[in-house]
Amino acid sequence: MKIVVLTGAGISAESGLRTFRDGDGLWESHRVEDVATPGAFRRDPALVHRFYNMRRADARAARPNAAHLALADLGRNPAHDLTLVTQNVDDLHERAGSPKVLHMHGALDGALCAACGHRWPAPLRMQATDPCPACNRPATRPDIVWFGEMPHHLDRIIAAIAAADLFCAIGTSGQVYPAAGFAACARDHDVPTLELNLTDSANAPDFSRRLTGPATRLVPDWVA
Ligand code: BV8
Repeated sequence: MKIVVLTGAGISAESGLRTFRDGDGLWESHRVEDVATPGAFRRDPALVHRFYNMRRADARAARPNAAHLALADLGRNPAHDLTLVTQNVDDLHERAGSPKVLHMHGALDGALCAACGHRWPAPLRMQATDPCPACNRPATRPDIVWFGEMPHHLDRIIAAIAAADLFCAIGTSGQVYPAAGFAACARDHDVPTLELNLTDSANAPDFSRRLTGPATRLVPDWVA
C-alpha cells in the first residue's frame, strides 16, 4: 500500500516542542510569520538567529514520542511504501528511526550561506557573521524555508500523493500553503484522505476521514 504522511508541529507537541498556533503562537512577542521571513533576517539577523538557536537547543533536548516511533515502524513494514513528509524542522522523525524524511520547510540542523548557497551542518548556535566554509563570507543563515520562499521536494511530494493509496495528515493546522493544499490534491486524484489531529484544522473538510485525539494515542493505534 502506497501511503503519504504529512506531519506538522502537533506530532512533536508531546515531545515538549511548542507548536506555532496553539496558545498565543508568539515568540518574544513576535508572530512567527514576522520572524520566519527573509525580510526579518535582513532587518534583524540576530533576532532570527536567536529564534532558531533556541529552537535548535529545544529540539536537541527533546525525545521522539510514540507517534514518531509508530511512523518509523510503518516505514519499516515491507507491506507498505511510505513517503514521510514533514513541515517540522526538528529531527525527531530521524531519531525515531524513520530512514527517509522529506523536510519541505528545511531543518534546524542545516546551515546555508545567503551569499553563495553553500550548505553545511549547523552548529548548536549560529550567527550571521559566521564565515561560510566555502566562500568565507559572513552570510550564514538557518537552512529553513521561510514565508515567501519555495518549499523543498514539491514535485516529488505531489507525484507521491497522486500515486498514493492513502494520504494522511498528522498534527497540522492546515493553515500554511502549499502543504495545506495536499489533502485537496489527494482528493482531486481520488486518493482517500485521513486526518489525525487534536482539534479541527482549517482544511478539515478536505479529509474523507478524521480521527480526533493526541498523536501519541492515535498514530500507534492507526499504524497497528
Ligand atoms: C511559498 C519555517 C511560493 C520553519 C514555516 C497559497 C499557495 C502558496 C503559498 C501561499 C498561499 N497562500 C498564502 C501563501 C503564502 C504562505 C502561507 O501559506 N501563508 C499562510 C500563513 C497563509 N506560504 C509560503 O510562503 C510558503 N512558500 O508558497 O512560496 C513561492 C513561489 C515562487 C517562488 C518562491 C516562493 C512557505 C511556507 C513555509 C513557511 N515556513 N516555518 C520554521 O520556522 O519552523 S511555516 C510554519 O508553519 C512551520 O513550518 C510549521 O510546520 C508550519 C505549519 O504549522 P503546523 O505544523 O500546522 O503547526 P500549527 O502550530 O499551525 O498547528 C499545530 C497543529 O497540531 C494544530 O492543528 C493542533 O491542533 C495540532 N496538535 C497540537 N497538539 C497535538 C496536535 N495534534 C495531535 N496531537 C497533539 N498532541
